[in-house]
Parts: sequence; structure tokens; C-alpha cells
Amino acid sequence: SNDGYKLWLQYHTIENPSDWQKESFEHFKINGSSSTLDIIGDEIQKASLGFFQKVANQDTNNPKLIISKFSDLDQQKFPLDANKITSLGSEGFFIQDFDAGNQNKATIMVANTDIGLLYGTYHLLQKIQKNEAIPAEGIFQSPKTQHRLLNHWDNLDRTVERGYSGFSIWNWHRLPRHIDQQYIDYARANASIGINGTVLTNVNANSLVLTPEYLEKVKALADTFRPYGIKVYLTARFSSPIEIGGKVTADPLDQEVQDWWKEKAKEVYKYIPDFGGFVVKADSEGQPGPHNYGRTQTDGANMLADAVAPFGGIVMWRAFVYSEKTPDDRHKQAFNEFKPLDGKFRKNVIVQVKNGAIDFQPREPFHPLFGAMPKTPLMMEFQITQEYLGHDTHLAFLAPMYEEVLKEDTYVSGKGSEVAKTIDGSLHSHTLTAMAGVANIGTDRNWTGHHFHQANWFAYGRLAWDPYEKAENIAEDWIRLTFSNDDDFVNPIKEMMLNSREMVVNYMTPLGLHHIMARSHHYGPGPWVTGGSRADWTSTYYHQASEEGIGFDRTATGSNALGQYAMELQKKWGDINSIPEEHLLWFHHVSWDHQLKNGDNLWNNLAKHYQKGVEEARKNVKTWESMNGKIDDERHQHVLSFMKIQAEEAAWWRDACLLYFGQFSKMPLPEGVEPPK
Ligand code: GCW
Repeated sequence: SNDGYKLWLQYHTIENPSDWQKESFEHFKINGSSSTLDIIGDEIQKASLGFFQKVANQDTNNPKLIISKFSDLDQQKFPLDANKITSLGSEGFFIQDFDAGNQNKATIMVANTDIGLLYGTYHLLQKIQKNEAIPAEGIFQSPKTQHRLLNHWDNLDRTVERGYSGFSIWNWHRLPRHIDQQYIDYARANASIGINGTVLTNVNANSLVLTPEYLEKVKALADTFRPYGIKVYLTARFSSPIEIGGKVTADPLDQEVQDWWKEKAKEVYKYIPDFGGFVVKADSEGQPGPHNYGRTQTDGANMLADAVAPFGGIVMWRAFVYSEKTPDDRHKQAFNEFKPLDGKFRKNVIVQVKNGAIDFQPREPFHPLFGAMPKTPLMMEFQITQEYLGHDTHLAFLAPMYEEVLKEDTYVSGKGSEVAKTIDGSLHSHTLTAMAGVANIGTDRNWTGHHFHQANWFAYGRLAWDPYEKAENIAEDWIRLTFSNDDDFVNPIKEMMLNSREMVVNYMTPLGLHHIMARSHHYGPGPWVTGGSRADWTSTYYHQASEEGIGFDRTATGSNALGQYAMELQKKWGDINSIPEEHLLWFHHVSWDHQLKNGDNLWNNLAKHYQKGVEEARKNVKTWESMNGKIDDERHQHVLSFMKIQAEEAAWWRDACLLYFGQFSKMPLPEGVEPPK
């Protein structure tokens, strides 16, 4: 069966469709013509066959579903508030059932652009699939961020950095000639959740992608994605002028280097007139950058910004800059480097910041840069691929993690300065806004390895569209669209998904522990030291376990990374008794016998978290087994086998960590915690 491939676009049979739903598909009308409008027509056809097993028909005389740009709408018949429609912008849409008496009942969908209509179409079809009616006041939606991007960490040889579901879907060898159906399906899936940009290449970049041979291939993809409202972006390797330009330097203050980038940008835009711009990882983990020439991050970013500015391009300059040569706590390095540069970036630069200061851990406090650079647009970088959360085999629904960070109050402009407000630009009045998600997509038949990891791609898109969306709604929508509307399936599975990330935190890194995964590949436990040249790439750097206790002191008595947060948080998190326990060991070095809120000591609490995680993973296996017959066998079996892997590996995590840390605590396991085998 092909169900896994179809993602959340199943269009499965609707049990009791209303007459109106069927009728509107039998008599629909699309005003105007374009390749995007053709896609809309095809989509309605596909949905009609799936929902009702009926062919949909265009009816120009007496349409019941009218899809139209506002400029093409019969405004006599449908008098809409023009100001309201204008405020939808270039991507929003409006849907309403409109009853002008007699035979004039119609569902109308209006937008200012074809892309707005495409988004509206997906929204409407999803509503129907979920058995939801259009509310009387209509649906009025537009995205809250401007650029909603996937970042592919895909290499030109089709390996994927931290990608666990097969190889890269970009088949560079066959491009530009062969346009695989999967590219179209990819664009369609993204458009259906509002994603409007894709960065095709790894941030650990290869400059070859900027040569004509590859630009021709990139152009072929851009042409394919364009009718779906998706722009293409590339990563720019900072040393490209040397590698492919024959220059002797890549110094951003060198005139020849600047001119080279200007020419390169001009060339790129000849191939792809709506090219989105560049993403850059510089001066980090061995990547070249302005530091090589004694220059600043602004010098580097502004040079590229000037090159793409004449064509409307942007530069997403990553803040993930740290070095083992800097003796300071890794947590502090990006903040220390970027904060002083606030206000010095060009207008078309946005600084791309990971959700936390270390690296996509199962739980991190929000990155202190959010809110700290009021004069600079900042964007969020989430990781959808699960580098530190069990790769593609462990179920972890990430929306609660994304939501948790977006909701955190930074207090930078007083109470109510949530991270989400720095992302939608409202906190410091920025119009350049964006979100990036590191993709988990590969050549696996179901795109993402674990069927449930499709939900993370879906959730990311929904939160990029609206950073205030609730994880719970996203989970429910995804289940209904992907599997079934049967409440006996939806409710338990929703609960399972919503708890899954906390479950992973429990069996991997409870109470603020972080980066104790095995070295390099980051799969499985590795709190012990296994050699290697860099302290900041070993677990002991992060957990600091000794007989006295465990945890990284980031308060004033330690690295004082805490000093990078607002006073309110410094107070609350600086006190070992008032910090939320979920962040305890992130900021404090705590003695094993320290009493937590439940009256029990740290060691016992730690052990019980690990045990709880294991029990939850086992319970999920049972829950999923009991769903047998409620969905197709193939997906059921696939998920079941992965869940068994997860339950076994949760126990592996628990045993490894408790054996290792137990050497220091020298305390017995509390009652209820299974002894390691
Ligand atoms: O921590 C790291 C990952 C790298 C990744 C890097 C980054 C692309 O382990 O694989 O490199 O983050 O975000 O740049």
C-alpha cells in the first residue's frame, strides 16, 4: 500500500458527507488561469475521488464552490469588505459560505494571489477531511511569518547530514533533465502546510553548487516548485571565491571578493529570477568564515547581503558560531559574538538562531539571543530531524518542544515578551521574519522513516505559519488527516504523541541533563568519556558528574551563562529552589542528596525519571497493539516494530546512565527502578 507515501494528504473516504459538500464539488468554479490554479483544480479532483468516490465538475453557470482572486470576483453578487481582503496580504485567504437567497448559495474562497488560493484550497480540503464545517463568520487566515523554510542538510553526493530516512531526494545526477514525481509530491506536501521556501543544500556547504553545472539543476527544481509558492535557496560556502572563483582570498573586505560575490549573485538570478537567497554557516565546526581574516560576522553577512540585495534576496546568517579554542562555556559563545553586532547588519540579513544555545537537545532553555538583539531580525531554527532524539526509530512528537520554546517569556521588554513575538517580528517591529526547520525527509518510501515523524514535518509547517498554534490541535489534525477520524483511535494516539517528547526526555536527559549521547553519531547513551580532541564534544563537559554531584553550574558561581538572560530569569533560574526542575542540571551543579520538590533526593528522582521513560515506551507498545485493525496493517506493523525498538532502547538508556552516574552517587536504586541486567 502507498498510504505512507501520501502523508497527511490521504483524502480517505468521508463516512457521512453532507449534501452540500458533495454538491459543491460537483459544481465548482475557478476564476482565471495559471499553473497554480491548475494545481488547485487537480487537487479538488483528487479529493473528490477520495472523499466521495465522485468526479468533480467545473460549473460556470451555477457554481457552488467559487475559487477566485478578489480582482476576478463578481463583486456585485458577493460584496466583500475590500479592506479586509487587502489585509490578507499576498498569502492569506478567506473562505465563507455565502447565501444570497434563491439559488445563490455558494462557498467562496478569495485571496489576493493564486498562492493564497492554493493555501485556502488545502485548508478547505483538510477541514472537510476532518469533518469540520466552515464557521458562520468564515475563515480568515494569513501567515504570521514571511519566510517558512525547510533546511535540507543534503550533500551533493546524496548523503544527508543527520538525515535518517534514506538518502537525499535531490537526484543531482539526473537533473536537470529528469523531474522526478517525488519533487512535485514534495512541493505539494509543503504547500499544503504553508511552507514557502527550501534550502536545498547542507549548511556544511559545498561551493560546487554555485557553479553553472549545478545552477542549471537548481533552476530545474526552482521551476518545478514555483507554482506551489516555494522559493529555492542555497547555502553559500564562505570560501567559494577561492574554490570556484580562482581568488587567493575570501576576505569580505577585499574588493575583488566583494565583486566576485556580486557577479555570482547576478549569475544565480539569471537562472532563477526569484531565487530566495543564501544561508551561511561560518566560523563554526571547521567551516570557513570571516574569522579566517580577522573580520566580524557582520562583515561577512553584509558582503553577501549587498550581492543579493539588487535582486530582492536575503541572507540568513547562522548564529551557531562556537569554537573549542574559545575557553568559554559553549552556551555563551553565540550570544557573546552576536549581541555586540546588533544594528550593524544590512536590512536584508536575518540572523538564524537555534532554539537553544547548545544544540537541539531533547530539552533546552530558549536561546538567550531571542529578544537580545532588538535592532536585528532574528529567525528560529528548529531541528525536525531527530539528531539527539533517537534518529528515525524513536517516536518523539516535537510540536510540544517547539511550542514550549515559542511560549517562553524572555522578559526582555518586560513580562509578555515571548519568544514567538521575536519570531513574528511583533516584539521589536520587524517585517523581515522567518523560521527554518532542518528537514527529516529522505528517500524512504514514507519520506521520514518512522511514520509518526511525518507529524514533525507537518507540525513544523503549522508553527511556521502560526507560531502561536497549539501542539494539541496540530496532533489531532495530523492524526485525522493521516490515519482516521475514529475517536477511539484519535484520542489515545493523540495522548501518546503529546507525551512522547517528555518520555524521551525522561529516558535520555531528565532534569536538565544534556548532550550525554554517544559521541559523534549521537545515537544512544554515552555519558562516559571516549577520547577525542575536543572537550566540548564530550559528555563529561556537559554533565560534570562527580562524587559531589551532577550538572553544569551556569550561575554566577560558574560560567554565568545565566547572566545572558533577563533579570527576572536570572533570579528565578539562579536559585536552586525556584528553577523549574526540568532545567535544574542545565544551570546548577547539584549534590546527589539534594532534596527536590517532592521531598525525595536528586539521585532517586533521576533514577525514577529514567524508569518512567522506559515504562512509558513499553506502554506505547501496548497502546499501539490495541489499535490493530483500526488502520491499515502495513503502517500498523511498521510503527509497531519501531516502537519495540524504542522500548528496548529506552531501557538501554536507563541502564547505561544509571550505571554510569551511580559510580559517583554511590547510592542504591530506589524502589520501583529495575536494576540493570
Ligand atoms: O551539532 C551540529 C550537528 C552537525 C551540524 C551542526 C550545525 C550541519 O551535529 O551535524 O552540522 O550542528 O547545525 O551546523
